[in-house]
Amino acid sequence: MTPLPAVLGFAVSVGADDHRLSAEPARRLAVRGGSATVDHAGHGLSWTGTAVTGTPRDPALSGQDGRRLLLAGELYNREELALALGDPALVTVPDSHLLLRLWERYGGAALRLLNGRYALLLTDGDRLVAATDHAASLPLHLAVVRHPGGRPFVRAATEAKALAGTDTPARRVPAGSALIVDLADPDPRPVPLATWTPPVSRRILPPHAAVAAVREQLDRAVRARLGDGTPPTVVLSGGIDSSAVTALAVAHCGTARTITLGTDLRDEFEAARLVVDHLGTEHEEITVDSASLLRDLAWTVWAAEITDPDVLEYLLPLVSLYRRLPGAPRRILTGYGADIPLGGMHRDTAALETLDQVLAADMATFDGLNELAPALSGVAGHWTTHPYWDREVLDLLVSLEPGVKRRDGTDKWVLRRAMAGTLPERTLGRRKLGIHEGSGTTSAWSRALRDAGVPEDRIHQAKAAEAAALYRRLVVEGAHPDDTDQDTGTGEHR
Ligand code: IOT
Ligand code: MG
Repeated sequence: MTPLPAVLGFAVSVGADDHRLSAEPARRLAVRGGSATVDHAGHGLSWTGTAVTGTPRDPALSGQDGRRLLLAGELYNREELALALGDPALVTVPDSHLLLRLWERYGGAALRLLNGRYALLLTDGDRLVAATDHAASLPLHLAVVRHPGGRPFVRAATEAKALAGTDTPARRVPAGSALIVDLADPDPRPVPLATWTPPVSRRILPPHAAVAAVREQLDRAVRARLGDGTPPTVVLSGGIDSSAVTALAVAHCGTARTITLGTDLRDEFEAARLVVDHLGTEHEEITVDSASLLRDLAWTVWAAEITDPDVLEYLLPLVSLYRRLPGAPRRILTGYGADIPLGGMHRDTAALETLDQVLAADMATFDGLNELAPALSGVAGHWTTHPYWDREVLDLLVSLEPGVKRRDGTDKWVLRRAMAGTLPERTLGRRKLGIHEGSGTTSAWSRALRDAGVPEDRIHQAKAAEAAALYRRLVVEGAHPDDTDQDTGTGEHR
């Protein structure tokens, strides 16, 4: 595995050879990297557009004969996939080659075998397949453009902004699915193929077995994400989620680089330092002035392409942090997402019925929030990956019965016990603090609005309005975050 995936994102159109005439130029993606032109014609179909590359390799588009594949992102179960193909040597070939081999053998069923962080576009004859991973952690958007009298074509991009501003509205490929389009049909309807769904049933394991299973799966997920063995960077809050990832990364690489963000209002430096001293990581603290943190709201909306103010408060400090990491593009591991299957955001919910219900609700509503999108770090040229949303880790965590998620009055019990002996006791027992709280983001944004005269009971509404206005300018209209007003965080975007 290379430091960064070969392809980080793309904006292309695919259709009959004459479609190029009507394919308008795509708008710029937020993800930064190398740039590769996608330009191929053959077997009656042509591909045109651009790919953003992480590790430049031979053409972004691979395949032969009537098959072509454009794969952004990476796979995490390569050994199993090679095994399924009966050739362990395939573990060393690029992910795109592995996928083409799987497609040859399994067709669309190949997509149900993948554990990865990816968005892909594949053509097989006239059939076009647009697929994203189980979590849509690399978002994919698709528009089918119909020509009266001509053949249809498809525009597809890993960011919605690239497809905005054209007549044909795009749709998002739902998490855990593919959309299949028959380009020979003059009026094609994308046909969905389900590849994953969150479990709604729960498994009973003896507590010690649940603890062991979590440890084993999380360890495998971290290892699969380590790339070429270069110590990765972990964004560390000092909470159990990111501390566990750091510990497992250190166990495999000998060390890791860790980074913690704080603001003039608040930080978690001490909690992070405890873990750093215990594990011996190469650590960095970054302090951001809360006013400049708020200015990164425009970058966050640009990258995440969402309007939900609560989720933006989780993502803003991370985007701010990624934008302040100079130097070569990094492979970054996060602890993001652990709180969803473990009910961490509901740290005070004692009733197991309620805990399991809110968890089911969170698993039913994550799609489209883009919390895991690579663009969040991609605006600064870095690649992130999230071990807790590894397909196998997620399946396990979601399906464990709630009595091991909350036990002995402790939230996220099973994860805390899984890390016993590896992290300091104080870290294992540390009470959950959300990133929006620990970085002072929620209070900084509220204060800015209050100072701008917004009454207390309208603050949440004002945040939503500001996010919506930014979304309109940056995603729908295609402005760049540097061109938005410098008063982000004060509601002055309406
Ligand atoms: P939180 O769990 O606090 O943070 C998410 C990750 O961001 C951490 O695991 C860590 O890797 C990184 N991080 C947090 N704070 C810092 C910091 N000060 N410096 C460096 N890195 C840091 C919200 C939350 O509480 O984040 N995220 C929830 C899920 C949100 C709910 N979403 C939903 N229902 N769809 C989570 O599960 O991570
Ligand atoms: Mg967390």
